[in-house]
Amino acid sequence: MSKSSVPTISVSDFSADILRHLKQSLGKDARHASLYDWRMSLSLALRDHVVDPWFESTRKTYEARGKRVYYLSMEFLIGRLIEDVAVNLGFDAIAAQAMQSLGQDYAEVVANEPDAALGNGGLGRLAACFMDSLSTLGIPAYGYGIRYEHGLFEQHFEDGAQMETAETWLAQRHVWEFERPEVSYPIHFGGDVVEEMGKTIWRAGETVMASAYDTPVVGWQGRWANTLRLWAATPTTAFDLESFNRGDYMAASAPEALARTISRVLYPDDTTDIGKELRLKQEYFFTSASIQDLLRRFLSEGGDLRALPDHVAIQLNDTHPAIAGPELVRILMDDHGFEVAQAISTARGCLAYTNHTLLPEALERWPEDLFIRVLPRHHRIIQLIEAAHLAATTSDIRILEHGEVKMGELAFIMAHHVNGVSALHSDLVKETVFSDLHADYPGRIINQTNGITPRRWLYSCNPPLRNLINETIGTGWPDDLQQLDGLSDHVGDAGFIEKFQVAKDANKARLCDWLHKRDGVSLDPHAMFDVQIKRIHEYKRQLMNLLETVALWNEIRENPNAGWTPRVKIFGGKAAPGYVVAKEIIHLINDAATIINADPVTRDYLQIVYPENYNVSMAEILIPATDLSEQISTAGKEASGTGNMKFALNGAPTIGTLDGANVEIRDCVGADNFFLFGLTAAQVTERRSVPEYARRAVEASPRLARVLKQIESGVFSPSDKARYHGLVQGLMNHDYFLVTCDFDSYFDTQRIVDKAFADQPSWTRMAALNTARVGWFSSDRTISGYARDIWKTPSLIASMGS
Ligand code: 26W
Repeated sequence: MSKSSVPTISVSDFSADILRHLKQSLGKDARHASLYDWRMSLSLALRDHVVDPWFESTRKTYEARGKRVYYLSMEFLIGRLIEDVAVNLGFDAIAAQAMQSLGQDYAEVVANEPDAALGNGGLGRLAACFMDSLSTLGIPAYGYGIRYEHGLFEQHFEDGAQMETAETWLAQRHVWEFERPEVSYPIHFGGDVVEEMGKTIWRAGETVMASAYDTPVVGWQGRWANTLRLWAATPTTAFDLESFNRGDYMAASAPEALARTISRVLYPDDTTDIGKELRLKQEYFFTSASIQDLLRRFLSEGGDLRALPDHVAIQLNDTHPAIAGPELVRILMDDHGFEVAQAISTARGCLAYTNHTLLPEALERWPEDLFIRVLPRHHRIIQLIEAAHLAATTSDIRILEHGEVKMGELAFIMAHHVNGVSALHSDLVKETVFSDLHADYPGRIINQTNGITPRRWLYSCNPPLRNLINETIGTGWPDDLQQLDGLSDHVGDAGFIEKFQVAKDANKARLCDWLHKRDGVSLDPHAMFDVQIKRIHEYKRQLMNLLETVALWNEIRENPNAGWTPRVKIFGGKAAPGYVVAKEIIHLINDAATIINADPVTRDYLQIVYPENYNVSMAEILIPATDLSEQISTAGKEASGTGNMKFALNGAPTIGTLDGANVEIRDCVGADNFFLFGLTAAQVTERRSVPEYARRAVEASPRLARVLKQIESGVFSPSDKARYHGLVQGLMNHDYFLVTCDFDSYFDTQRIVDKAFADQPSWTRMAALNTARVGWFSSDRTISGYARDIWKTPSLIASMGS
């Protein structure tokens, strides 16, 4: 393994760097500096040390003339960057000491940074973990996305109901990015397509410019740094001077307003199909800019476009950038004179597609008339692609059907590989959504099980456990996570288990402090911290968790002295603003918390907390402090999950179904160290064909029937007794996600968890085995898999090439 290319630095030199930035970049002296000023100065001082590895990596990439990876994603859910950079550079201890020597609280300065929340959930966070791993592995890569002015909305509760406000991360200077005014491309929309002298010409109706902003992404020990290039929309002309001179000031600024709308805001919907023109424009906007950019780079190096697939690997993160296929074909045909067949095969040689969901409502389809209006030339090219596909196979699968453009089919047909994100999910992709295309193109679908970066999700978010691991097995694990296996030899050692417990307790204490400071809430640190954090969705079944909580409350009340294991049920997550049922579930959790937390009989055993505005930074505090990880989706619905991996890595056993990557996590940690319950994916499908299955399940479970009755009759909503009628009736009548069917199994398994937790040393042993055995879920392993099976890209870090 190659040595760090980062120069070491003394605390006093680094302090001097910070002070220099405070003065020269912020125009402040130490006496008058605010927290913001300190944060900026620290960030700039760190950033200085990223630039050299970044240039060096770029130089090596050009020299190698090899293949580059282009990761196209509508979302990059990054979070804060200070610690990420400090840790990867090996500067974390120095940065903390420097801030201390300057009289500042390092943790407070770090926490002053707003999260870069350019994503909704799993898909966006995966893209961020992948960027970290691509750099750590030394694979030349660019991430391409949108520089949203407003990231994911901020959530707060009013009387328990979710409210949304705009997020404003760019209101302050974003120090990690470099504006590239010289890198910009025109993006055309609308207009019409005409034939002129045997040539097809797209006469566009409107044009905006895509302008680049680059953020270096430095990998472990600064050995390599890639670029995240985000596009902002700007007008082709700053403003319309003619209108201005006429005195029509509104009209004068209209082009600017129109253009900027495109990169204004992240769509907060992560399941339902949006079908809105602006969303389609966003997708084409960033995809076209990215394709133009990579082609310009390729051509500037003297490349022959026929050899493009040997130099360019484009990964489509879901269907959102699926227009990349037709866009590449369009440019090859219209600008470079390729024949259709040659253009399609060249484009396909470059493209691969990752599917992240089987939910039918989340598979993108555009109304064809809207599509023709926005992208008339691409519509024609899709017709050509479809014709070529029908001619080459015996397939009757179409891209254009029932007045819609089906982006999943388009992405599949234009990709040389299609991958699912867990073993179970990839099998289901073959058997369900894409079964016909799988038959047409056998071997095209493969699996790459998701992973997480251990640098953020263990090393930096969990210092007590990191230190214990270093002390036990050495410091080689952050870029070779399988080394955690070495911890297995120590789980029989009572001294090690005690230290593991001490680390967990420290993390729980940190969470208690944080929550008390932020929300004035006090938790019992000895209680089991039972955590479900993720987007709110019916299929993720936060509702089942809440029903179980109410059932437990009933039972404790009836028999308060039965030796209950104290629990804190922690929920976190946002609902899409238009997702009515998800918002009702949030409201119900908060209403139940109000009643249950006030009950003097149960107070010592059961508490519900739901901190507002769950985000990446909150996850970094909650996950290390978790005793029990809730991964309870209806089997067959969670494509992978990545939170499940973060919890296991930080020593929290899972209660979960056989869904997504849970299956593989259980295989790794061992059945004895995982609390399994519920129907399998096959049983779920079967159960749906049983008439009245929900009603039957409720009738068979007096415990569940009672809970539903309480909720429906307004026990938790005394001021509005009918509030949850609809929610409960929905469950009884069409419980698509089988909450009622899995309820008893879930409740019973929770009681097994209670007993297991009561034996602390044995519980901690189980927790430690979880940490020891999930090294395989490093995103380094995932990215190595993509590089080997899909991209065929070697590492350019000299000693890592093998
Ligand atoms: C139409 C808008 C839209 C936007 C985003 C539809 C669907 C999405 C994503 C597919 C939602 C998502 O984040 N999927 C999650 O991807 C993770 C990374 O692979 C998986 O771990 C999760 O199981 C999957 O739900």
